[in-house]
Amino acid sequence: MQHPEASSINEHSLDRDCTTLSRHVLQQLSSFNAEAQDISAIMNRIALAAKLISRRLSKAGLMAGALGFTGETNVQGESVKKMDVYANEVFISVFKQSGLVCRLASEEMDKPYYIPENCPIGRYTLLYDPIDGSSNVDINLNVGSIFSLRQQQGEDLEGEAKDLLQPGDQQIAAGYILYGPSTVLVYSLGKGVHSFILDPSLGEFILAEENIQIPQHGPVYSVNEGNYWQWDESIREYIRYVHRHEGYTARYSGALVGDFHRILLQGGVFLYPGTVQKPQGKLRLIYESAPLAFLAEQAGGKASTGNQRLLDVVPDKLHARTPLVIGSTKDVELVESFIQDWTRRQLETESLIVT
Ligand code: P6P
Repeated sequence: MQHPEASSINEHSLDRDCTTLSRHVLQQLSSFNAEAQDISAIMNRIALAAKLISRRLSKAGLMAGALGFTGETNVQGESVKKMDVYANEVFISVFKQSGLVCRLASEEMDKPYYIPENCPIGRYTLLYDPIDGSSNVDINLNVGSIFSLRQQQGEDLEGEAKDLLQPGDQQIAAGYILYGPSTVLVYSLGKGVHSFILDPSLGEFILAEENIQIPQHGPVYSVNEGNYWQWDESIREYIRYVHRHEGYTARYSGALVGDFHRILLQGGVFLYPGTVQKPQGKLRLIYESAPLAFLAEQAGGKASTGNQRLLDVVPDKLHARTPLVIGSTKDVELVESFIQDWTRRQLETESLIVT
């Protein structure tokens, strides 16, 4: 006869092993209706894409033609990695025969990819960065995929997907996959932030943590200080502040997903401000910053451009960029305070000059 305590532990671990992503989505939506089933199926497809990409990344170094550059330049003006192309194709393939997603908008594609047979009005659009941080791919450091789910609003006659030019609050779901020592999927449907770890022996993403909360403050500041010479004085003042005060530590991996994941779990702030070369910043709004901002707010954190709530920003084009300050509420607000103080001083100086 097994000890009751032991059986409850086994029961718990069995139940946990059965809390797959698709089951969790249905629990989150507390419904088995058609819409809930669709979203569960979409998340399952994203998980399939993640498994295919994770598998490729884990052995890319042994595969001819898997690493390195294609020689092409994408719509962002960036050199394209072979893994960028592969991952982009994976997302297209897993959704082609799904009957679920009508359009795919990707960092790697100038225009959205349409799947006409899935396109009655009110169907879903997946926006994604197939490989975020691809400069890390060839050196076996962490990379990620970022995704955002929106519902098509009205007609899209010109095939320009102009209905996607809406603030991030319109997102139905958002998340990312972090390809690290383990493959972690983090997502939210607007009911908290939850993480899953891929168990390769099961081929399933298994629930790891529910309702993740970003600490209100953390020690990490994550920024590319090589851009110091290109920043506004307000950002330089913030950096000088953290250099002079105990309790801060710099962490920057070159991949937004990994840097954000650390902050999600340990607290702190990630920032990619505007620069001389890129006044609007480098990060893209609707498939990089907005999904992470959705997660940050769901986890009790904050995300802004430095001046405006990130989820309020309305993109003017599909590949719009935005400055990003994201993470623990107190740390984001500290960065914002340096920007506000500097702006106020600028206005005061200008008013003195005018009078
Ligand atoms: P930099 C990767 O290219 C990326 O889009 C983000 O993942 C990352 O945070 C950022 O750019 C790194 O940019 O200019 O610091 O190399």
